[in-house]
Amino acid sequence: MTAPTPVTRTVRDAAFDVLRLHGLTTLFSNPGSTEVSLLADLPEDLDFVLALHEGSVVGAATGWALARDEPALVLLHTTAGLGNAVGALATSRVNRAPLVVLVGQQDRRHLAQQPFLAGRLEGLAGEYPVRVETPVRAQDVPGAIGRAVHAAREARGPALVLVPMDDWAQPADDLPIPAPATVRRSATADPRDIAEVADLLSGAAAPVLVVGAGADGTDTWAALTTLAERLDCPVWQEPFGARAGFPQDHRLFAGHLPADRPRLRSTLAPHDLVLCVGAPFLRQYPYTPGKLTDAQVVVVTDDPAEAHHSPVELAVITPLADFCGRLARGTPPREPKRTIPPRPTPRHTPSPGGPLTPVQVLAALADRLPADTVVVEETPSSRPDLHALLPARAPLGFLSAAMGGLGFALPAAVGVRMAQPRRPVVAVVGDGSSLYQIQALWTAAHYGVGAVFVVLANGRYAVMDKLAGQHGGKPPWPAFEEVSIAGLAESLGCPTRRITEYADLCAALDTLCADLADRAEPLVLEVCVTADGEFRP
Ligand SMILES: Cc1ncc(C[n+]2csc(CCOP(=O)(O)OP(=O)(O)O)c2C)c(N)n1
Ligand SMILES: [Mg+2]
Repeated sequence: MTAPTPVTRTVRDAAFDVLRLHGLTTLFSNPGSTEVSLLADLPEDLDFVLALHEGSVVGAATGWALARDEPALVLLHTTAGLGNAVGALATSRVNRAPLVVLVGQQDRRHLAQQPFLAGRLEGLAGEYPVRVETPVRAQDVPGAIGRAVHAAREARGPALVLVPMDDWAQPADDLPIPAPATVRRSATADPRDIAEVADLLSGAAAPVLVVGAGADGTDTWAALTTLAERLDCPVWQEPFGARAGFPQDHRLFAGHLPADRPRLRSTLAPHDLVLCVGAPFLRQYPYTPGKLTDAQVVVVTDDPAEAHHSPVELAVITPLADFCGRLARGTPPREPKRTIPPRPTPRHTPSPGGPLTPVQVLAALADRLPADTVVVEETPSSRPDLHALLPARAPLGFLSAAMGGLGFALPAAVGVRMAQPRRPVVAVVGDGSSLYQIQALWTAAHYGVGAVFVVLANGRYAVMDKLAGQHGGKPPWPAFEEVSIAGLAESLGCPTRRITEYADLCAALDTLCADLADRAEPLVLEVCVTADGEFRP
């Protein structure tokens, strides 16, 4: 007896479900061979409407969308079909008609050989689409369609999804798609959206807040503080956030979420509802399979892109301070019973005479920096320790490059101090990172900008060495211990000190931190440190 073939849900099945979810059950099309694998045996609840030229397909869909004030669904045939449709797509854009346009493409498996009907589709409609989604994997097609729906609604125009013909038969991911089921948007906080989120919160047994860079601001911090206190719930910072979304010295602040899925799942496991404010749900770093969380998640953000990429039930695009303030005021206080267990702080025993560690430097800064200091971070291998030891205690208390490109911290610290000349500004930077924009020190020196640059000089790309080690290999890149950051700073006209001893570090910081706000010139502290610890962002 042969075993029954398991029934696998395909990308096509998953895509139809996304279309149904958004009411896109009428399909305007003029198809060709690259669309047959989608269309043959179309489910009965989907209506197919044939038009005899793509201009008519898109024109009819545009009328349908405008009359219903809802997105319409279009299917076009690779280059020939999309090319014929461009004029009508331009019209739909200018007429502000939301369209979701699926464009068929040749089979992925031989696209590289430019087979008959292979389309160069991405730029073909020029600037007229409001979004063009080119799914990297077949399994990304359903999410791409979901995001196209939201983009078409948001920007009111055609959103394209380019789909190779073999994608439809592939097995779908058994995961929530990276696009929200429902997006609500409002220019001022809408009482109905607030009531919906408030109801979810009051129905949750164990809610949790996740905050991100978008929540960094005095009013949003205040609103989230009230909300967290009334909910008596922990607050986590998004992984790899560029700014702090909550006072990190507050008793309910729980720490920074881990950047991989297994640790994320176990961190959020005690909760049944996650309210994620000012962040997408959720930025990861190393890829690991599986769900992000089993909890229900609501994203509240003022950034449509953050909302559109989140695999959540509900996303609300709205001004955050206003929304969170009203939500907090309407939230009845729960019985306060929570104690957040103290977070482990990295060990930093002083070691007179021994080589300095990054943790000793960070701890020495933590003992001395004023609460309103802007810490500009670019110290890849020490970032988790920096988070643990230097919590953001004021809005703009933490600033970092959102996208991982080195060369941000030095010039950004200069700009921050120029904009806020009475606020302490301290950049904590790896030596490798400092070299991407070391010349920013000239600007700081020339214009008398009183920022301080603490360079953790380990003479190498420590984080890269650790990643190569974790990968099980030997890095081919060398160390650069001969580079003198202090020498480079000096050559750029910037005052500098090189520090190798714990006692000198403490003495230098004691003097420095006494008048951080009043400085009229920059200072580079090149602190020689070991490259120790493990890297687990
Ligand atoms: C512009 C740019 N180039 C390359 C990288 C890759 N990269 C990430 S971390 C890193 C090394 C950073 O070295 P360093 O600042 O000395 O910090 P350490 O790892 O020693 O703490 C590199 C090269 C990057 N993120 N950005
Ligand atoms: Mg280094």
